[in-house]
Amino acid sequence: MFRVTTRGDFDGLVSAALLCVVEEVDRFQFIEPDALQHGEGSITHKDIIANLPFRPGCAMWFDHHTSNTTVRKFKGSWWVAPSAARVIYEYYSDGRLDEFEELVEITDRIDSATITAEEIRDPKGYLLISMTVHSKQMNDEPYWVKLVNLLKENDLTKIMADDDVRRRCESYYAMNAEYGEVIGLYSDLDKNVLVTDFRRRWHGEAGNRFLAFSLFPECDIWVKVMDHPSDLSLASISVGHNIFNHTSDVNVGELLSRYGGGGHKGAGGCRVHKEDANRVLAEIIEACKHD
Ligand SMILES: [Mn+2]
Repeated sequence: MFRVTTRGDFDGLVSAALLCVVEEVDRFQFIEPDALQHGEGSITHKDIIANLPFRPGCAMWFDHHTSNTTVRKFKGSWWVAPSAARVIYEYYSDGRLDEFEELVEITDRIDSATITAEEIRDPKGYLLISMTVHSKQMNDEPYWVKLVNLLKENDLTKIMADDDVRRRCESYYAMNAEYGEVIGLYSDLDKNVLVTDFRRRWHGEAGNRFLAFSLFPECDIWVKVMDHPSDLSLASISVGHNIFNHTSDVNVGELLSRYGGGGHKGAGGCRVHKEDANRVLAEIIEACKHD
């Protein structure tokens, strides 16, 4: 009997479900990639690792991340696929996984962020279920195990009928709807720049991080400012390119590093003293505007 060691994100759960179909699996270990890389978690010859970096001594390894290569010999498969589920699906080509084609296809699109604006506004089916899975919420482990056991049966109607899944989907839906409303209330378009100011107005739980882009397709960059959640003397500013509209050539990480923040080309954040926030915000908006 094997144990599947995976990440508690949707790709990790689908990977675990597929492995349950093709191998003898009776246990799971959920761990974040950086924790595994720093030696946390135990790996033995009974472990099949999926959607995580390689660790010597495991039974098999399946992954798709460019940075996770190894020169060691291993059983399993690694290639730069859209998801680890895809790597597993292609490896077992004897027909036992054929019925999971649709699930693997949606997992590819979720893991490589190629979902559409409409799907972000109104997620359904497996996509909606994926929105209820957050890999850093480690006390959700019983929920992840339940989802793996439901996913391996590949019956969407049955999964959606589960009380826990249904409740989580409903609360995601409500939270996302509220997030859309407050974005609408507290945002203004300044040419190509969408500016959302939540300061002293809204401190709720954020919905989908791409929701603003499906609501304001005309912007090519989003600048959001809010009160820092724990330090009242600070404001948090985040900036991100519209994933559906690629006309911005602002290097966000570089821009925000001028204010003590950072990120990569497409997205980043910084925190500033709240007395400086209006000035910094105005400078950032100016740097993001173009004709
Ligand atoms: Mn993945």
